[in-house]
Amino acid sequence: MESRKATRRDFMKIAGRCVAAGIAASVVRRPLQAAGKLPNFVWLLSEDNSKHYMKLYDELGAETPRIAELAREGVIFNHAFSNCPVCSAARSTLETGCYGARIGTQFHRKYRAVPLPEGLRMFPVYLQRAGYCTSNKKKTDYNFKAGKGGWNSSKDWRGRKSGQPFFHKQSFATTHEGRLHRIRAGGALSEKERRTFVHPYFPDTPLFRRTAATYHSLHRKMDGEIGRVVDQLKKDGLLEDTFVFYFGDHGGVLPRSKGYVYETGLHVPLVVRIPENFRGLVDLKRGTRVDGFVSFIDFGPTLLHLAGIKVPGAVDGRPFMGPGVSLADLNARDETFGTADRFDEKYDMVRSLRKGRYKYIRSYQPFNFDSLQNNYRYKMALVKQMSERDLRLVGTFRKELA
Ligand SMILES: [Ca+2]
Repeated sequence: MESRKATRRDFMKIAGRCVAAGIAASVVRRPLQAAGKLPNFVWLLSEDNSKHYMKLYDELGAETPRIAELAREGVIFNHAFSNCPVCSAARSTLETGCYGARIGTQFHRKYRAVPLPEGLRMFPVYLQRAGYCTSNKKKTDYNFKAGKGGWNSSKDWRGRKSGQPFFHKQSFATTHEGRLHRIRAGGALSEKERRTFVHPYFPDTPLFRRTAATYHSLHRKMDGEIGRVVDQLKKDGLLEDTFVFYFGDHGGVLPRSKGYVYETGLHVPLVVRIPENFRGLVDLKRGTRVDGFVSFIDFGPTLLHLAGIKVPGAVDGRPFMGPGVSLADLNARDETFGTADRFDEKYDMVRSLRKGRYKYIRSYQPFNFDSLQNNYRYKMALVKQMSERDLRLVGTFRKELA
């Protein structure tokens, strides 16, 4: 691909035009396309990961050296949130930029797929129209009628036309909840299991330590998988033309996370590697952390904006990077909304608002507590243990470890 570095001067020039014209950043049209250069995008999503188990966010969390490497060459978002704590509902928000509860995509599993608001398409369609090749490996799992278009490939960028810009999205199931279903109590704990941190709001039992240790190990494995995609980009000579996003597809996955609007259900890790040739397109410095709040509704609009494409008025989100979005603007954002409705057979209707360090959760059906059983969650042995007599052993185990 032809190379032209977008400089900080470009950013200031474009931002200045926005201010001078008195228009929102989201209506800037294709400044870089005019210059003959568009950035590529790669989204790497690990399944069922809140930020609370990663050393990037918590010193007792799992080490993820490859993701840490992306962070050194990019930024860590301290406050990134899914708007929904479960797979298909979160994914539907990502692809549409809309709140699920507004457009009817908030149920998991759906009774039927809903049509999108009139005139709105999933955002990769807009990238395609601007000349991008789009690929998705491979999870779709939407609650809306996607229609034709969206994805050119279920592989990666290597099948595109020569010089064509691309957006590649890839999911990693290594950390998915299902990987913890087979863990059982019994037998002596290994040294690693004994040393694994268990959050204080969990019962500290051997089974919890074993499950947490396995979850940590899966993080390491997932980190290696992420690293291999980055290596491929580098090998193809594309890394410095590509914004690489790593994030969790929603929170997870020990109890009270996936499926619930608590922080461990919604607060995800987000690292964005900033490519050398597009450093000037964003008001962010490599190796820093951002405190401003960003949510899944904002992710698609951010890509469109970075590509110089008009963000459709029908979406709820707004760009958090790109021309006209200053770090000061970003850091002034301090709100995120969450929803949990019926997920599988769990019947619920909960809304949450986090504002700065405070969080308000409202359950519209507190009388309906018998409906909160979710059989998939209960496949994890420790979820069952939480409601069983084994908990009488907790005190004994603590003494044993002391
Ligand atoms: Ca998931």
